[in-house]
Amino acid sequence: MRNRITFISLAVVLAISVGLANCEPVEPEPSEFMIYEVNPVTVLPEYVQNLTSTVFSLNMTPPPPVNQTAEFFWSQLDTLYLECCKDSGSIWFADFSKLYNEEYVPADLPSEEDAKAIAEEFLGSLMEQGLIPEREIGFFAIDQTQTANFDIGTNEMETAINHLDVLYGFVQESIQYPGTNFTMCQEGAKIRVSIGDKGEIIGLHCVWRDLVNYEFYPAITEEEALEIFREELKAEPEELEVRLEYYFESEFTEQEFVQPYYIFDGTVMIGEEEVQFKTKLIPATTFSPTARIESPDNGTEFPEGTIINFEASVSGGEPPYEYIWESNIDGVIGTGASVSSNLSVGQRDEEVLPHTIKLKVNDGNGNQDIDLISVKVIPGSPMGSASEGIQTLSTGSPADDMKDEEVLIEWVNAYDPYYLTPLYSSDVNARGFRDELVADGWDSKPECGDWYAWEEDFKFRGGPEGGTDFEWIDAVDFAYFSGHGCYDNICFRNLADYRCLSFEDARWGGDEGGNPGEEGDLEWIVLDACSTLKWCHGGWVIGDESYVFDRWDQAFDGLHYVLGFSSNTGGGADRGRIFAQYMKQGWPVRLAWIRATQATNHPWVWGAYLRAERLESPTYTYYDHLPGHGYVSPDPYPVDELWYLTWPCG
Ligand SMILES: [Ca+2]
Ligand SMILES: [Ca+2]
Ligand SMILES: [Ca+2]
Ligand SMILES: [Ca+2]
Repeated sequence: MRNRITFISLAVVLAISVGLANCEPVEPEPSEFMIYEVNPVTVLPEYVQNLTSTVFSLNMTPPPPVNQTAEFFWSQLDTLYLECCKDSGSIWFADFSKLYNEEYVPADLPSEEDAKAIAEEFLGSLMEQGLIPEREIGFFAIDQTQTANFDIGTNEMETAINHLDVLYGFVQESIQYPGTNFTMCQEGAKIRVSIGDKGEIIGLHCVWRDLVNYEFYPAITEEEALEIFREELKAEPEELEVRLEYYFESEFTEQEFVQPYYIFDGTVMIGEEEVQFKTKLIPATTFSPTARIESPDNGTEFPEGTIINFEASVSGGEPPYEYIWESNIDGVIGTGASVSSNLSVGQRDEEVLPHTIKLKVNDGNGNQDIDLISVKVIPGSPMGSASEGIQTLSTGSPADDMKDEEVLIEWVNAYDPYYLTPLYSSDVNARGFRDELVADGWDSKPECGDWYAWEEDFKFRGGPEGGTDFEWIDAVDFAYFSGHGCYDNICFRNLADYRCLSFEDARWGGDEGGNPGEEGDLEWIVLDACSTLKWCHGGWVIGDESYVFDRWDQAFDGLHYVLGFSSNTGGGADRGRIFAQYMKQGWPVRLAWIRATQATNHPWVWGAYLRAERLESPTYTYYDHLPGHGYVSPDPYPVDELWYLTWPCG
């Protein structure tokens, strides 16, 4: 048997650990890996009540009532809050008067060694009481959640440490080197204990799934996986890091099986700039299907009216396969291994644009693979023909700052593979956000995906070649971009304008106090992309560094928040939806973003936000909520202060 102690819950450990010690583990052939099935958890309100009692240190006081949403149970007493996810059993606790509070600056933080001891004693006592399953945990890192404040008038910057975040993973036997253990830390396998003044525990996040053996499946070698990765990248990565790990999905994702993946992280060169690509996973066994669009070829052009045949091939996985073909312009165009469709002419302004065709293949075990190509339909008559399906995408509304529930999403999957790795879930992520807001009564502007997402939509009128943000990103109140980015720009696919929006050319959110030539509407924008809020981008010369405030201060023209990441991030598909749902539950914008980044990332990813305040007739963007769900600050213009918070996504 090949069960591992780390994979089993407390009751089972006690029952079989003696037997296991005497049992010679049988290693699988190197040519196959075990696939595990997730052992479903049942979370009961009584359990949540017991957990609350202990974590809130209530002793004799009766615990507060347990409430529930569709996804989790939650309980609150004053500033103490705890929730427990129904699907995965994950736990998230905060003392909101301290955790992620910018003004909470402990005078007496414990040393790292003491913090670690405090965290381990706390986790040990929860395990002893059976409140969290007993598993072998491994120390990963001690990070610090930090606030920085920038005075626009004096250019002075202050930083403070808010709390220590002690991060753990789970000890596991290495797949590559059987017989040796390593500490695995992932979005769906991690523990964070946050420690404040005098060693007080002010936060906890614990995510893990219990597993049982399913079956061995033939392995895919690292070389084979690398070949698949290179084929998608169409370029040599500048830096490449490969890990082979079982992959645990985010706490709010229903996961039936746990299987090994090669996990690629690294950088590619864009011109002279080295840019991180989003984490990419390639399955390490044939348990998951691999889907490919065999025809037409990527980049093929067809005259208008042509019936186009689409052919797919699938290897691996478990039949029956379900095929779904989607165009980003025409929606679902068919199901089946081969489908035929005549596509509309894609067009924005004077530009005829390709369709991105997305093939999704789901196998009998619920595993999915996606392939993308672009194809272009050339209009039969000159421009301006009344071809059905021509898309006009103008938002059609000028910036309307009085009406405060307008949303626009822009996303890019189909990056030029010679230039940046394609992404597969930017659309799902951004649409998940928009759909939650639309369900809440928001007005959605036509989305701009792939070839329709343009740099000029984000650029101010006075930027190079002239931007049109006042018709697009700055004509709505909440915007969500999902795609590639780096410390000073976000990247697009279309070549109609610049390939990247430099943040130098962002002027967002102006109101009556703003520049009348640049009136705008935007209050909040998510940049769901790598490193856009990187704290400091180092130059080669001391003093040459660019801080987040240097790169971003001109963008705040009445804008309240930029929400994003200060490090590389993973491509999580449900981050947008989770973020919107927490805001709809009444969480302040900033806390909802923190929670969503922690639900959907590895613990070594750092989330961040940047927000503005005005001191004269003060604004309070710190307390901003989604309109209709709580307080919304007046626009902070002119801006006196910028505030920055960054946290590990543990
Ligand atoms: Ca508006
Ligand atoms: Ca603007
Ligand atoms: Ca405004
Ligand atoms: Ca507005």
